Amino acid sequence: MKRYLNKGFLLMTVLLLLALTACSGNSSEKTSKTNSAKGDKVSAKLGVISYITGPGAAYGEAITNGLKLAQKEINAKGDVKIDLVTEDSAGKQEQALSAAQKLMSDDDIVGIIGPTLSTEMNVVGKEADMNGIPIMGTSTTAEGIPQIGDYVFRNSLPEALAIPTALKKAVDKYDVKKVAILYGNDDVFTKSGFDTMKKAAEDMKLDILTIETFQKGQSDYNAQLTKIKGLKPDLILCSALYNEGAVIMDQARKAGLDVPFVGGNGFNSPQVIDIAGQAADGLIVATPWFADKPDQKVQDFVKKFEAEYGKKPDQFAAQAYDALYIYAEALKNAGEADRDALRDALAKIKNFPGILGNFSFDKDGDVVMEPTVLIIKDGKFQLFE
Ligand code: 1QQ
Repeated sequence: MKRYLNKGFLLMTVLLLLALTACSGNSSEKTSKTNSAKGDKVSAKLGVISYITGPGAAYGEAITNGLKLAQKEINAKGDVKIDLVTEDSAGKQEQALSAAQKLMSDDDIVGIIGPTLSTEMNVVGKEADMNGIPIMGTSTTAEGIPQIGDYVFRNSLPEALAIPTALKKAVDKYDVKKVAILYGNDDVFTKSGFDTMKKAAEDMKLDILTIETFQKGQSDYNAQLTKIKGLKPDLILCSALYNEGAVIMDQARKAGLDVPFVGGNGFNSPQVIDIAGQAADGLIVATPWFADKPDQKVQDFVKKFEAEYGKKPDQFAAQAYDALYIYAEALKNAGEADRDALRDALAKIKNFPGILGNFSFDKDGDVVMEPTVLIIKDGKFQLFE
């Protein structure tokens, strides 16, 4: 990762800094206003950009619930005090960008969590990197997100890890030879998922019978599904967010297409079952999170989450919960609420014991993670073995 500084910009910055130092005579004012002194408890304000309203609002609800629970626990422990300032992006690129600009213009905000979609992060990440504020996606899984810049991180399972793992298991289990691919061609995440699906199918020497596309908000998929049915695939690879994905599965089953589906992160939501009902059976996904995992840490979190919100946490809640703990750890290690110090401390996180396992960033700010493969069976996500 490289950051390029323009010489004119550098000169202006130096002159501005000289002028500010001469005028204020108190160069530590900004940090002393918002931070405790090094070694003391750190108090920090973080911005959150989430998909809270609109067709994908269940993603944002899970994410903000995970964050709020973690915030409550972190603040109760008292090593670090975190304030969250939350903005709704409604899943829209422009709205996410103006939310980010608003958050970044507050000097007291030292880091950002979100936005929810890779489509949003593609523009917001660039802006955050340019402004030197750390940003961490908890659900952004497309290729190339952490490579946007030094200040851009994620703790979510990339499609490039999830899809080949899920497909391999399905191919072995069902002796799959022929597949059809269906993907949303107007979204960064669904397009990236498609690239990964195509490559994985080619690497596994599968016969790709057809590649079909759809757009966000589409309600009728019968043209694509009728064509796919006529070609008799053993399995369908589908790259979609839950609201389109669930409708596709429902229409596929009604059209008599009973083959298994392999989906990416967007499909790994209980919303798929809520919307598609029985038609969701046969969906296979790879995930860093499984709420029924017999692990003490996982079960403690599930219990606390259920007590707070009356439902089990999904992958998006779990990733957000871990993300705030990672930020808290980085703030503690930085010893001050400062954007650059926080970025450097985040980059150094290694083997942090989260509920998704021991967490480390790689050199690009991407995750190192082992997914588990699940299948929806009898209306429930279950281990796929
Ligand atoms: C992305 C995703 C979506 C499923 C987030 C909700 O993974 O946009 O990258």
